[in-house]
Amino acid sequence: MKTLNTTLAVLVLASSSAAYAAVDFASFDADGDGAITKQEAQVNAQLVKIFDDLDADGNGELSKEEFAKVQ
Ligand SMILES: [Ca+2]
Ligand SMILES: [Ca+2]
Repeated sequence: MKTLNTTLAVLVLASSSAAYAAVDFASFDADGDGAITKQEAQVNAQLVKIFDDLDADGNGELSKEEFAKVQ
């Protein structure tokens, strides 16, 4: 069920991309350090919702590889 919810959230995030300037890694990585922190994710409610599921290694940041799941 958790997986299904995550899948749906990812789909919503992907399909709602038109509502944002861009749903791509660089647009979320505000400081350009190559990782999206929870703080940087705050700009997108959907991303906040699925952040913990995307953070596969649980380090509190999304790497490019982890974020790629939403694209
Ligand atoms: Ca960053
Ligand atoms: Ca991570």
